[in-house]
Amino acid sequence: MELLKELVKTGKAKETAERVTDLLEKGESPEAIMQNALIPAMDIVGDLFQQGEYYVPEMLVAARAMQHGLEIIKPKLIDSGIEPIGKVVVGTVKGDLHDIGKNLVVMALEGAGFEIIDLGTDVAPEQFVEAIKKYNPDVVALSALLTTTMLAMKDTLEAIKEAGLRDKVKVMIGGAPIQQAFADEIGADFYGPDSTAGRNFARETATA
Ligand code: B12
Repeated sequence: MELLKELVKTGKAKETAERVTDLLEKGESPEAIMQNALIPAMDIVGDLFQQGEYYVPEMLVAARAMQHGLEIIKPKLIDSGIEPIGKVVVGTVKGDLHDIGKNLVVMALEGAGFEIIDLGTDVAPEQFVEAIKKYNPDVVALSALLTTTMLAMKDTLEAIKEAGLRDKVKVMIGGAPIQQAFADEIGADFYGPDSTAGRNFARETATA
């Protein structure tokens, strides 16, 4: 696990994928690989960035390495062949390009049998509104990683309300800077600290 952390931290994409394959073959679980290596590696990268030791390019190559690792894990997390149990529209809010956390939420939801409409990153409030009209999802999941873009979550909730759709859909939010108090303040239905919490909320909503 330590080696894998180091490989992600230093942005070695190919070696990261190989190491993940190795660990899986040795019997490590996908969850353990994520929780004990991939996610902590990104925390270290964030700290190095904050300390001025890493710049954006280093963050980018580390993120790329992490994504290569996730590609290997993904098929193990997703149980194919189950009937969709509900629909979720997912996106990172306007102005925000971070998508690793969002992608983990997508994987967890896919693994639980949800049909996902992934709007990607930098998604404007109007795009969320259009997607709700078009796909009629059970849940909308918003992700934000910047203290500045958190505010776009508020705008998105307001746009959903203005479009008269607030009663039709549950809204869950998450991302490193988000806390329960913020979710309460903007009137989101749920705040999830991680993808598992998000999956559980979506499951409860769809099966309620
Ligand atoms: C990788 C990274 C990048 C990459 C992103 C690549 C990509 N494809 O995502 C790049 C290089 C593009 C980037 C750019 C920037 N970044 Co950046 N980045 C990071 C870093 C190192 C890791 C983020 C990450 O992927 N974490 C791993 C994932 C798994 O965690 P997560 O996203 O939090 O998701 C988990 C939970 O939060 C939750 N979750 C997430 N979303 C949701 C949604 C729902 C509904 C639910 C239920 C749960 C949930 O589930 C996940 C786990 O299960 C963080 C540091 C950090 N520790 O977060 C900084 C960080 C987020 N970045 C930061 C900054 C400042 C920037 C830039 C402004 C830098 C610059 N000067 O240009 C730009 C902004 C670009 C933009 N407009 O978005 C700061 C933010 C500071 C702040 N408080 O606002 C951080 C915290 C670094 C730091 N310590 O200073 N960054």
